[in-house]
Amino acid sequence: MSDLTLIIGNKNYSSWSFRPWIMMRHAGISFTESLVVLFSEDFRDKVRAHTGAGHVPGQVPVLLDSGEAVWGSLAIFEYLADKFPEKGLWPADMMMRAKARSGAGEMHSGFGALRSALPMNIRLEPNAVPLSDEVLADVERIEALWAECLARKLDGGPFLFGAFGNIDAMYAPIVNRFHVYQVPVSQTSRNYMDAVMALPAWQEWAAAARDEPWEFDTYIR
Ligand SMILES: N[C@@H](CCC(=O)N[C@@H](CS)C(=O)NCC(=O)O)C(=O)O
Repeated sequence: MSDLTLIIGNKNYSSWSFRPWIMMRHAGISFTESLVVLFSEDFRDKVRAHTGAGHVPGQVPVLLDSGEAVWGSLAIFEYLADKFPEKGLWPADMMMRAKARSGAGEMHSGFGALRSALPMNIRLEPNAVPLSDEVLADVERIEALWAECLARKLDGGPFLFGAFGNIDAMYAPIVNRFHVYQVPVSQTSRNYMDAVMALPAWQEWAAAARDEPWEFDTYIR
């Protein structure tokens, strides 16, 4: 029996919140969601108040399991994989699992140029923007990683290691960025992006993001 709550930010902007949310929803893990509005006064204190624990950084996402807080998207992914081994959130094969973790870690700590220049914005209508050399280098690296994963055609699924898992969730905000800023990508990447965007969990998050009343010209990376 579990009692999970995921504390998130605005669905239109909060890329880090989107990651565990889409994973949990897609995997059928039941949870309560609690949204704290980004850029609101004392945002971090509000997040801390939601957790009931003063020691968390006060950023979202935070996963609460029966009142205990796990924070940071990577730690949340690892916790979910430990708690729900039957969901296969990481690949079963040890080497594939290591590679998926490498790719997820690269996303977690990297691609700063792309994240700064192209913030996640779910409701934005697709519109091409100029891309700097630094952003193009990030795009090239991400596409190379995706291509290498997809070429293995694991379990015949359309996702990076076959079935949608933690690494796909980690890259879900990149899918939105490539889509809405019309980043030129290979057909392989486009097919992958279409598969991710077709997921019912993606559609549910996107619909909720479009319905949100908040509009900011400062964006979350
Ligand atoms: N390393 C964290 C990053 C979390 C993060 O930067 N969250 C943003 C929202 S997307 C946030 O809480 N921003 C508000 C703030 O930093 O005060 C993770 O992996 O979850």
